[in-house]
Amino acid sequence: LALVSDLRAALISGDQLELHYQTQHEPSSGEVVGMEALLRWRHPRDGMISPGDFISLAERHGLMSQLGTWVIEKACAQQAHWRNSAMPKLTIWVNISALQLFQGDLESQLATCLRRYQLKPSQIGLELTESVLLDERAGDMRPRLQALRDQGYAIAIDDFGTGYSSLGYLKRLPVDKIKLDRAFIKELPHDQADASIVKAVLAMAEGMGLGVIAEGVETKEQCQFLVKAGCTSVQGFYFARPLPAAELEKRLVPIP
Ligand code: G
Ligand code: G
Ligand code: MN
Ligand code: NA
Repeated sequence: LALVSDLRAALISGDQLELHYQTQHEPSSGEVVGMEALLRWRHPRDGMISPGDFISLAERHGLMSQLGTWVIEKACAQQAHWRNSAMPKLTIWVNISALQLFQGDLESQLATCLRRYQLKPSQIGLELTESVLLDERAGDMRPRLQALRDQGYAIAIDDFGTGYSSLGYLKRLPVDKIKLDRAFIKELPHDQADASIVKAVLAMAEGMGLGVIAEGVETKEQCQFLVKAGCTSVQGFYFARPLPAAELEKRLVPIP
């Protein structure tokens, strides 16, 4: 409970929270094609706390909407800052939690931020986990996703393969991309079952006109397997760890 009041304080001051950015790559050339914003909390006493350890806390204590707003605002501010710099122009993908989609006024919140920073919807991508999309509290998610997509936001299903969505459900979801969960990448290229699953998902996605990002790519061998299987987008420690904005700039902006 002390952590909850700490989080409340962190949201008010804002200066303990950070977004780190992990780049996404075309695996054969290494070219950067996008980036994911990942929330970090630099706790004054406990050090860096992962969102895995405080998102559910925030949800249970009614702080998620505020936290989600902070993330969207920060990502948009960063995007606007980079617009006028030598940074490559890339979509920033943000993670959207269940509660943001159910209760929050996500659509108008995004619109407000885009207006404030003069951004286009295509500069922000929305990642929703499969479990969020299947959450019954949400009712039918499709009209809301469709509306966001119609406005030009790209939408990805995060952690794909770990939920329980039927393929029939996937067919009817208005999304652009699936992010293949790192559980299927971990044992590549040796594990026959994972190799088959990855190839099957790639074939299915291609048939449905969906993009695929393989997550958690850590080795050259995994990368080579994915290239051979036709995967055109990867994310993982093999290419880059999540980095603070300033660190990322150093990497991506050529020294004149
Ligand atoms: O970066 P890390 O591995 O610590 O992230 C742990 C989990 O927290 C991941 O599932 C990731 O999707 C989630 N996460 C990271 N940043 C955010 C965020 O800004 N909002 C939400 N809702 N989840 C996030
Ligand atoms: O659930 P989501 O996919 O948003 O979670 C992203 C999380 O995965 C981030 O917190 C990030 O730190 C972590 N991550 C990113 N790349 C790798 C990787 O190559 N290996 C592992 N183990 N974790 C990764
Ligand atoms: Mn994600
Ligand atoms: Na994921």
